[in-house]
Amino acid sequence: MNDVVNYVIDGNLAVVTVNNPPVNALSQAVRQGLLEAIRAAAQDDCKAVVIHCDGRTFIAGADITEFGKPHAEPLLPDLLNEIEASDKIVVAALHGTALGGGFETALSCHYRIALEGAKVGFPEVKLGLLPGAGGTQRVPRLAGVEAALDLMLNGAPVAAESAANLGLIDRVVDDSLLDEAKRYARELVESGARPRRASELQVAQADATIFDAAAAVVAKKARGQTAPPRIIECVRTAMATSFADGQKRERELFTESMKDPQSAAMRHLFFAEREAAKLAGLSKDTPKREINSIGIIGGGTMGGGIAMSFANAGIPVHMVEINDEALARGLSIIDGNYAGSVKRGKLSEERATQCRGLITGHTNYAALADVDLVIEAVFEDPELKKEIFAKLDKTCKQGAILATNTSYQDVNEIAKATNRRSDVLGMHFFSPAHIMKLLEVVRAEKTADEVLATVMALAKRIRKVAVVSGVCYGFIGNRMLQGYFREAQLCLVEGGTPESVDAAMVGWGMAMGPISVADLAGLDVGYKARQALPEDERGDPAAYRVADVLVEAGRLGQKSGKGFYIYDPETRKQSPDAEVHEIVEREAAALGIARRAIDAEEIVDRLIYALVNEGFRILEEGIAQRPGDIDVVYIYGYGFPVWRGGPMHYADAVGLDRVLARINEFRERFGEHHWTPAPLLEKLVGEGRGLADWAERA
Ligand code: 3H9
Repeated sequence: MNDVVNYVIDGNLAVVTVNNPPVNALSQAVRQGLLEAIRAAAQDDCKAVVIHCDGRTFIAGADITEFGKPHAEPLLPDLLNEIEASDKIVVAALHGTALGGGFETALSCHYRIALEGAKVGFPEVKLGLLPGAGGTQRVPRLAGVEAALDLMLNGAPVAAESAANLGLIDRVVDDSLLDEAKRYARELVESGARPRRASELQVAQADATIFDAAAAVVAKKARGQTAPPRIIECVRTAMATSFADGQKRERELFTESMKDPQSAAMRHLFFAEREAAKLAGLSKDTPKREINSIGIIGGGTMGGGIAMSFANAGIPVHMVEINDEALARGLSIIDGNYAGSVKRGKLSEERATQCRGLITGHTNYAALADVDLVIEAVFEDPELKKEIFAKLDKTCKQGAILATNTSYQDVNEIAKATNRRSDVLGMHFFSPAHIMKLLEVVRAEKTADEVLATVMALAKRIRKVAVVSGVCYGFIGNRMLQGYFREAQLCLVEGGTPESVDAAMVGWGMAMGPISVADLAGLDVGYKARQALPEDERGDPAAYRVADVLVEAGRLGQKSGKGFYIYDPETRKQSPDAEVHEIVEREAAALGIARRAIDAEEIVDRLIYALVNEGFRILEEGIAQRPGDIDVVYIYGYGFPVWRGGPMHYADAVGLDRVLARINEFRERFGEHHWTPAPLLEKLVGEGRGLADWAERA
């Protein structure tokens, strides 16, 4: 038919093959080719049509790179209606991942056969969209309303076997998919089967409470997102009206979603996440070292979580602690975490035992002599870290990679403690490390390309989203966070309460408010760090005075039951504390601050623009490779709302000129010490440019 869709007659069958690497996305050429194929089959002397794909997967969805561009005919819903209307039986043969528009294509075919291990689903919700080519109308007809809501609101793919149980797939085979698909098509023809069109089925009536229950879940789990309520409306419409009317409504809501800034933000993240894995200036063929075993120094919360991340990916781990007691404590935390995962149904008992079996404990560095990578995860003491690296240098085999999990320290200095600086880098995990997806990979001055490439590939193996950062205090994420926390504390003393500051940020979409985050992390951590500095290096006293008073009163945050809030010892439920309100007022007076009403808009702008301004500095210094990397860090590591696309995308969407104007306004009001605009931001605004064309400029 064309370069990407092939059509051959094979006996009494027409065999249509899509070949559009890497994932057979439904580009205009694929849609055109499929249309011509189905029209050719209508004319040809064949009894049935088989649609399948070459390469690693069946169609993985619409072509996301075409979104936002002018429509190009044929439109997918029209093409799929034409496939479904075919008088000749159409069989779809699925392997790999049949997702979104790809699965909708399969559902417009009359019968579906899948290879064992194939996965199907509707990830549109993760792009701020809804299935827009009949999916919201065909799935309820085939599998019922509840399953349809579940698949489309969740966005996670399901195994072909589960889809078969739901009535979405007719046959699952374990080998030779195309031969089996042809056999199936011929069987259908011989048995006198007719085209079976999902659009002609009735939706089984379901209790309306299903929709309310789904809406309640969405309000909690996908707070602030606009696509999920639209999906619910489409499925509700499917139950109430004809296929044609339902499809019309689906089209309207799909178009609304496509124009919604939320979808632009989520599509940006889809590509940013994939870009982040690529290293500027490093070719794809950079050699990688083999990593078959890991050493971890330190069995605390961090070390234990890191150990589990590797064990869960089937990689053996040797964990070293200073003595038997510390080791036993560390291993028992790991045991507890695995038991918790089994209890919550996240892991089977058998799998948990297998993974736990891959972690062995030691009290001697000799256990690390043969490992391929060591990660140091002890507390933030630079001298101790250097001592450990000097010891590792002597103990580990040549070619072993030496990594530090430090959150702040200078990785160049740590590397200098060894005679193999090119093998040293940072691997900054986020707590709890076995759950959080972000990994900042810190490239030191002398880190070898090969070492970096190896660790980036390893990150994928342990299912982390890795972002490369240069060396600076706090790397990308924690460095930016300093201004964010500073503004949270300033808003508090200038007129807010812990509740008003948190509510403003949560209302804007953050997973947690900054004051609650401080309580969770422990107020003593910052306090100790400040005490170690001379007074004139501690920053603005207004930004830490209240926290210091709380720590000195024994209020360390969640762990001591009291911090900025009070915590129930049993349930950890948080409540406001009038005593803290008094402390805030008293300290504001002592600092000479006249408290005033401070609204949510000001709180949000000050906190978010403090992040953004530092983000521009980080970009300018080359600490982050690209704006999207910063966005990925904030989405996966800091609870930034996915539908706002990350701080840099958000700034771009607001308009850099408006962001700069607001920062300048803050400079006037609060002084240039905290609010000097980043030169790169000023430069881009001066040139009338945004961040969207960053890649072309690089
Ligand atoms: C939709 O279908 C809407 C319809 O309902 C209605 C329409 C009217 N388009 O992830 P990988 C690229 S919405 C364009 O690293 P993996 C990707 O950028 C769509 N490009 O591989 C990357 O490029 P590069 C619903 C795409 O093996 C390369 O392919 N579908 C698309 O780890 C490899 O990707 C989805 O949301 C696409 N649809 O995972 C599915 N997909 O090499 C999205 C991938 O230049 N895709 N690329 O960086 C995925 O979930 C994963 O890519 C998949 C493979 C599981 C398929």
